[in-house]
Amino acid sequence: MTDHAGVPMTLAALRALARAKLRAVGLAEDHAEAVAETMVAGERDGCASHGIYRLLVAAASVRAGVVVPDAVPVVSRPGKALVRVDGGGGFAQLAFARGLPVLVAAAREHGIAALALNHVVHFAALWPEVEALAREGLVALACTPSHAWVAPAGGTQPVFGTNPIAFGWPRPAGDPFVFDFATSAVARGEIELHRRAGLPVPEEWGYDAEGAPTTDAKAVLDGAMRTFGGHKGSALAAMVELLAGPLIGDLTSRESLALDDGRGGSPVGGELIVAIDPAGFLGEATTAHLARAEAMFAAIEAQGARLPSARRYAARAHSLAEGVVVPAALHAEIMAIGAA
Ligand code: NDP
Ligand code: PYC
Repeated sequence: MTDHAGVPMTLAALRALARAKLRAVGLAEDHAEAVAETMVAGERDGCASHGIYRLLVAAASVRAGVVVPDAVPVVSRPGKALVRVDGGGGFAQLAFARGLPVLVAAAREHGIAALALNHVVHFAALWPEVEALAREGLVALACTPSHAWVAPAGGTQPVFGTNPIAFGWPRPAGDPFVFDFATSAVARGEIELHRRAGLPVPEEWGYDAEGAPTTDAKAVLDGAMRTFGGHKGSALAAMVELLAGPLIGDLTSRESLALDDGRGGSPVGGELIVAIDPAGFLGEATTAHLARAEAMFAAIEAQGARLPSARRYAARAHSLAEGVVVPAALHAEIMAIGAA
């Protein structure tokens, strides 16, 4: 049933639609499955900028020839505690799925291990990576550069990507503690959604192409985004560039944008994921670190503040029970994907 606000869908129906559309633009079955899962999970968790809207983004990247649609990820071990997956130019989701069990085993064996995803196309959020690891009892950190869209603090011309950082911590009873955010003032996807809706953006989000502050979403997309927290976000954005670019032999955001050469595809490059087994420092038997973390979480919540991921898990519970509502205009655009 369609109403003026949107199209109600079960998660199963949304997953089937996403897979069918990704197959229709030419993605191989295993990629379509992995990519659809990420998009449906974002929509389920109430993350509009990285939910099913990303079907339009992924389809555009495939059409632009930025993605290798049937890439076969290759897993290797450059060191005892190091895992590499060469994604072969495909979307990052399948590469991560191939590397995940190897990373988990390496972290359990060595106490800490790192996974480099190389030569992948990234349109997605990073929380799925750290949540999956935290559900294995591991502490996790992930980051990736993107395209040069963000000006350094003190400048107005793009150098950095929107460069997200995600962190996951296991909890003894229930869902892991997870946060995941861009080092820009906001994800670029959020500005794209404002542009699509014809809405202004806060002046703190970016500059126009002349370097002047603006509330025009398109002007920011054509100009430069700002980092969050001034010089602090700027330094973190630089760290992400270095860790998930040159350190793992992959592209910086400037290099990714240059490679795109105006095609308008999603960023190409690497992602670094670090997994730590608490037993490596503390010994197998103890769970004291978990209890002490719980005490800190309780102190946060006791004063009415919420934990990052509290909103996510509430949205997830609601979507699992009730399904989701896809905005009508977005649904129509999705239905047009792959249609003659
Ligand atoms: P937000 O600024 O919305 O921040 C999201 C994070 O902050 C979530 O962990 C969220 O938890 C938490 N949070 C938000 N509000 C509060 C609050 N009041 N109290 C406590 N915690 C809070 O996200 P961004 O716009 O920066 O990024 C959105 C997504 O975009 C991310 O998932 C990121 O990975 C993705 N992205 C991907 C890029 C890529 O290159 N692949 C580039 C840039 C962004 P909760 O979920 O519970 O609300
Ligand atoms: O929203 O900034 C963003 C983004 C970049 C790549 C994927 N999402």
